[in-house]
Amino acid sequence: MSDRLKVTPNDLSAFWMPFTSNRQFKQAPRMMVAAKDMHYTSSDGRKILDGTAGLWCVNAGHCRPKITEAIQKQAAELDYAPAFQMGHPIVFELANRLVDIAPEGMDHVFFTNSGSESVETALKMALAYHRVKGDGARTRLIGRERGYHGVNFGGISVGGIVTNRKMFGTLLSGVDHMPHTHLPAKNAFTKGEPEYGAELADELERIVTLHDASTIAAVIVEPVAGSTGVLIPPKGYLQKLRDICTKHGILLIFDEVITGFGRLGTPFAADYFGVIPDIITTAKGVSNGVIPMGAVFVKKEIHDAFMTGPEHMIEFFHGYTYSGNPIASAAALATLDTYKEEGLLTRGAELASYWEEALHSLKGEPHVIDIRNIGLIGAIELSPIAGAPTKRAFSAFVKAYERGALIRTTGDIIALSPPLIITKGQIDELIDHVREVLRMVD
Ligand code: PXG
Ligand code: PLP
Repeated sequence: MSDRLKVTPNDLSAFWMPFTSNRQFKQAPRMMVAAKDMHYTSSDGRKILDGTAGLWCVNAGHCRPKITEAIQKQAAELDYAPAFQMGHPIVFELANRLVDIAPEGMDHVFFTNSGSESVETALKMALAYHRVKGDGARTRLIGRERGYHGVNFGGISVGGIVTNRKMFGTLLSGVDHMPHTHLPAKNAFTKGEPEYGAELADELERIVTLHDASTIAAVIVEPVAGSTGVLIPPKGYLQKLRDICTKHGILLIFDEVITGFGRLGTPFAADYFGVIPDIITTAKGVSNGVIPMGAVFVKKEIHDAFMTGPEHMIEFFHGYTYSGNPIASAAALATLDTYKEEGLLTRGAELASYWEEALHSLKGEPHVIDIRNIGLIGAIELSPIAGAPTKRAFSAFVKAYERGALIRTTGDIIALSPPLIITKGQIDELIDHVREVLRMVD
């Protein structure tokens, strides 16, 4: 290990950590200093099995040689090129490669640097699309309870997480929300897609009736809600949303920041469910989490609607300094190569039934009130400690880390989403860690 990896910072105060209990963390920090394939190395020299692909992003596993080399080479060759009114070849190649694996008809890509930026981009595109088509009264955006669409103002407005919203004022106006689809009383311990709940899509009809379709620009949903605890869509639900949107001329946006790039055993969740939206937002797996990047996929019809007016005019007044950054683009190309060479965008399908059985073997362990799975995603919902919600799952997280496994918790739900290179043996190992910590926590 290099000396740099051995350094433990002696003052943790300056860094205000994101989505972290800062004071608690700084009393007992958990530091990663290296990673390879399925494992992290912690600062106390332990190997930690990565049960969450970092934060749902390291789909090909850690420090993959092709990606590392591509970044090194690109950094030495062309570090940065202006993103506006200038180009560089790699980002065009990347856009073509992405379109090749995208669902049918998703012919254009807009680059961002994160899922949050992809969401803002998609929402603005939807508004501007209706306006360039002469339908500028369509300004409303419809999200869903328990939706997570990043942390910027548009994303928290259409999102449905009270803690992410309540501190931040009035947010975007003209937003409404559909109900979430989590029905544990009917669907607990379902393997894969739940039977009950497709009728919840009819709530969109109710909202359309309330506001009138002519005022609604877009509906945004995660095909599988990840952040709020892996909420899997009831059978037929997404197709119903698609049909209602089509009927009323409303754009349907799938936020695939987590589900994109092989998580469900298909390249995108749109492929898995056979439901094609109008816009797909992605980030995370597009560059294997190695370098920030996001990509918004758009149907040809939407893109082409903007390509009117005088040719010297900018068609869409939106973009980021780092949209399609050369190093991020090189990392993403090498990521796509790695996915292709190892068949990772469909590997989840081969492992899904093994994964499902392993997860559901936790039924009957202490505190477990529901288990959910789809593709290579799993969730184990625990009963909360009375008067201390989140505490039980958080202590499971800490105990798992101490034992040598990285899991993720949200509320009292344990969420698992390992790199797509995981072996069956490692699935067993991960589930055994969870089993042991469930038996240990109060
Ligand atoms: N949309 C969706 C569906 C997401 O899951 C974002 C947007 C925002 O992406 P950025 O790159 O801005 O973070 C996300 C991110 C968790 C967890 O533990 C989930 C996310 C991020 C961090 C943690 O559930 N999702
Ligand atoms: N704030 C200021 C003062 C800027 O000059 C810029 C970009 O030029 C931004 C914010 C936006 O930064 P980015 O393009 O990295 O999102």
